[in-house]
Amino acid sequence: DLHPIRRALLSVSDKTGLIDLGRALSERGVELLSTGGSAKALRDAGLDVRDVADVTGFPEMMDGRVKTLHPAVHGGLLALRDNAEHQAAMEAHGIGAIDLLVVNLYPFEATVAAGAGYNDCIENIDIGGPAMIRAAAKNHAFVNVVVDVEDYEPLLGELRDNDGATTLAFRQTLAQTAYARTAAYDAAVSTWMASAIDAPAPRRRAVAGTLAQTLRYGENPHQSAAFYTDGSDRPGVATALQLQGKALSYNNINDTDAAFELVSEFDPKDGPAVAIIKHANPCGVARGATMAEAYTRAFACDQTSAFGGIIALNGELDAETAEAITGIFTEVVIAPSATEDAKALFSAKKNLRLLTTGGLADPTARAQTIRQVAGGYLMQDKDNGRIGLDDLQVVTKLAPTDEQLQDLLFAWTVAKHVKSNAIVYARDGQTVGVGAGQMSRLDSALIAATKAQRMADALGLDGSLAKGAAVASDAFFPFADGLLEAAAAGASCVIQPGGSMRDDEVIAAADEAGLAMVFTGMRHFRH
Ligand code: 93A
Repeated sequence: DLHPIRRALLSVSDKTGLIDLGRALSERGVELLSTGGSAKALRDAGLDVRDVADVTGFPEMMDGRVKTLHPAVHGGLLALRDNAEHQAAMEAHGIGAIDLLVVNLYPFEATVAAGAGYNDCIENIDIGGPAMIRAAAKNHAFVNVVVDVEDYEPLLGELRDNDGATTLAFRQTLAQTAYARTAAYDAAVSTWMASAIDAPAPRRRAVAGTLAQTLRYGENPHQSAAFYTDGSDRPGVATALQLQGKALSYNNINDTDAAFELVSEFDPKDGPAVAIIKHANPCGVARGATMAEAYTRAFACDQTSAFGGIIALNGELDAETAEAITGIFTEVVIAPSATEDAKALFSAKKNLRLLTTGGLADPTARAQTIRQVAGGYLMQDKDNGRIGLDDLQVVTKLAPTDEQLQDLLFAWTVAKHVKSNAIVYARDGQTVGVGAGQMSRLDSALIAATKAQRMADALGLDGSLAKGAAVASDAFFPFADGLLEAAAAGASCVIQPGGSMRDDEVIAAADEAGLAMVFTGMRHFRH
C-alpha cells in the first residue's frame, strides 16, 4: 500500500509554509501544479511550477470562481490507479495523475469573524477547493490530501521514511481530517447563513469544531473527553493564553467559562469585580475599591466552598491580588491580563493555572448554546438578556433606596449565572448568600439564608449578613413562602421577574413584611 508521490497540486489561500513545502517536494522530483496566487508565490521563490490553467486548457475565470473545476484536475485526483478502464480514460483524454493535493480554503470563517458584509462572505465561499479535497480524500487508496499547514512537516517526514512514498494508514488519516475540514467549512457557511437570513430554527443544522486539546478525562475519570473550539475569537476560556500550570481538565474548562462569563457582566468602568466558581456555581462575587479588595470580599462570602475554586477578574491581575489569592489553594485564575509582578508571584505555585484573555466577553453578544439530549441536541440563543434601572417596576408600597437598587441589580446579575432555582443575597456589591440548584425555590432561599448566617459566623459578626440585604430570585416566587423565608432572614428588598398567578399574594406578603420589591419582567433560568 505504499504509493510514491510524483505530481502535486498546491492551491492555498494561507501561504504559510508553502515555499518550504514546494521546495522540499521539488527536491524529491515531484512535479508541481498550482493556481494563480500560489503559483506566483512558488515561482517568485525560484521554483518550477506549472499553472493549472495550462493543464486544463482554460484560464482561471469569473474572478477565480472557476479555476480547478475541470476533468483534467478531478480526473487526475479520482482515477483509480489499478483500474484499466480508468487508466484508459486518462490516456484517451490526456489526464495526468495527481498524487498529492495541498489545499487550504478561502478564509470564510475569518471573513465572517472580521464582520464582513453579506456579499463579501458569499465571495469567500470556496467551491473548487472543497470539491478537490473531497475527490482526493475519496481516492485516498492512492492520493494524499493535506488541508492544514501543520500537516506539511508530517507529510515530509512520511516521504523521508518511505523513500518518497506514503502508507495507506497515513493517507487514511489525511482523508479523515480532510472530510472533517470540508464538513466544518460548510457548517460554518450554513451557521453564518442561518443568522444572516435570521432563521433561528433552520430545518437542518450542522455543528463543527476543531480539536483544541484532548483531555485526561471527562467529568469523571472513566469518561474520555476532548475540547473543541468553534473558531470564534471571543475572549474566553477557548481563546485564552495559559501562562502556567498543568493542562486544564474538563471540569476546569467548564468552571472557568462560568467564572469568566459571570465576571464579564461587570463593566470595569464601574470598578473591579471578582467571581469565584465551584461546580459551575458562584460561591462568591464582589466588587471592591481595588481588585484585591474585590477578591477578599468575594472570598469572604463562602470561604469553605472557595477552596479549590476558579477565580475570574474583570481587570488586570495585580501583585496585591495575586498575593491574596495564593493564601488558599485555587485551581485556575482567569483575567484579561496580569502584571509581571503578579506573574512572578504565581510562578512559585506550580499547580495554579493562570489564563489571560486580552479582554472581557461581551455579555450582550448574540450566540448559540447547545445541550445534548439522547437522540439530538437542543439549541437556543445564549442568555444575553440584561436589564437596567429603567426596566424595574416597583410593586410594593415601599420603594427601594438608590443603594438598595444597586444591590438588587448586583444580586440579579449574579443570579443569572447561578443554576436554578437561584436565590442570591447581596449587600454593598458583595454576595452574602447563594442558594443554587435546588428543586424547590423555598429550599434555595433556606440555603442562601443559612450561608449568610455562616458567613457572619466565619467573620465573627453578630447576626446574619442577610439582615438588610437585597435578595434576587431568578424566576418568580410561585408562592409567598420563599419570599417570607427571605423576609424572616432579614432581607430588606427583593428583585424577581414577577408574572406568577399569585403575584398579588406575594406582593401583599412583601408589603406586610415591610419589604421593597421590584419586578424585572425577565427570567434567568439556567440549568
Ligand atoms: O473560487 S473557487 O471556488 N473556484 C475554484 O475552482 C478553485 N480552485 C481552487 N476557489 C478555488 N480554489 C481555491 O483557491 C483554493 O481552495 C485556495 O483557497 C485558493 C488558492 O488560490 P490562489 O492559488 O490563486 O491563491
